[in-house]
Amino acid sequence: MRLEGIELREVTAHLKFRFETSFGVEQDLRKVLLTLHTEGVEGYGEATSGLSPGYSYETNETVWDTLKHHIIPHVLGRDFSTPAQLLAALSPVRGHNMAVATLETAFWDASAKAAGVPLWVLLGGSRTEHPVGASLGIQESTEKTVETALKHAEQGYKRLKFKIKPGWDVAPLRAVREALPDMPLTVDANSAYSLTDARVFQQLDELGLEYIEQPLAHDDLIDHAQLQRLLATPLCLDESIHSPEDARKGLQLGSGRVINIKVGRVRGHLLARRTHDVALSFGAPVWCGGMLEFGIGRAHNLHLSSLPGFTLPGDTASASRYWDEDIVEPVLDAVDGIQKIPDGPGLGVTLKHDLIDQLTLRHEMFSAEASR
Ligand code: OSB
Ligand code: MG
Repeated sequence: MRLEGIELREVTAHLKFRFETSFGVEQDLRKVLLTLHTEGVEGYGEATSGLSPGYSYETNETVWDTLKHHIIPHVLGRDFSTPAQLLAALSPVRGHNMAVATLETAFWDASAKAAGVPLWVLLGGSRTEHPVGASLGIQESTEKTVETALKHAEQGYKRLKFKIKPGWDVAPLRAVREALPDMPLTVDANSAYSLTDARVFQQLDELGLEYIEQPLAHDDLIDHAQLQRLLATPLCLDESIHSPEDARKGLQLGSGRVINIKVGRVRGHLLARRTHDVALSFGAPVWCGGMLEFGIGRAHNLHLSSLPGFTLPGDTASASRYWDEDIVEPVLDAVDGIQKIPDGPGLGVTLKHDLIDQLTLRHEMFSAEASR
């Protein structure tokens, strides 16, 4: 497939709720979207970066800049037959996985469309629907936390995840556990603690959580292994995993027993699939993490979740939970906590071009002809 043109766009996005985590508050977001033009078909990608480097060093600015100056010049006008070939051409780009993934995922979408199959088929998946959970931000009070939990449990979500930070952990979770004795519950600290906080996790250990997500430093595997030895609850690694090799090391060291796979964090679908394969070989379950995606990113997440190791509910909740109006059709909403993986070629969604135009803040087109 020859990469004839690559279009970048930054769009505004207003979340329906205030989303507070240990690293900040998000509500007015921006997203970078990519359209890949090849012979006859278009592929779509959505960057998982945000406005500030709170979760990862990558931001919308670095994603745009890296795509424009260090990724697009390597690939524009060239022919690639597989995602592996495309990734090989991008080996001079160290890190910047979210930037690479924005193009890589668009390439998968275009490849699946060219083959006339849904993306999940090309990825080697097998399941056509997927159970999902909801990730709930830090609330202003324990009462509000319980109220939010009950609301989402009622909507059918299969697992509820609560953001925690030092000073906001054991008490609200105890209250939720009392209100929902049988509900699968998890917490996500987004790297806000250190080993000296082990006592907090020993208290959380008594609440029967499914797992505790990324309690310690974003670049750590060693301390996580030490903490895991003190707990019955599995630890789940998110920020620490950037590659299949990271997953191998983490599982070998015992830094955790569950892996959250985010397509952007691991450089795209090919390496997401390999990360999944590594986890499977250790008998570790995986699930697909979310980054408050629009419809393109949400659809990519759902297709990836078709792989057999994604046995735990993903963060790929209903689009209408996040947005008044999403940028794709059909609306990717769960029914009773189950998302159907779109069928139809590629991502199986179409773009609402008028809406996207209205939301666009900047737009740049790179074409093979012009760059010759
Ligand atoms: O750690 O999983 C995370 C959102 C932004 C950055 C990091 C994370 C999250 C979420 C939201 O938890 C998941 C979602 O609903 O998309
Ligand atoms: Mg997380």
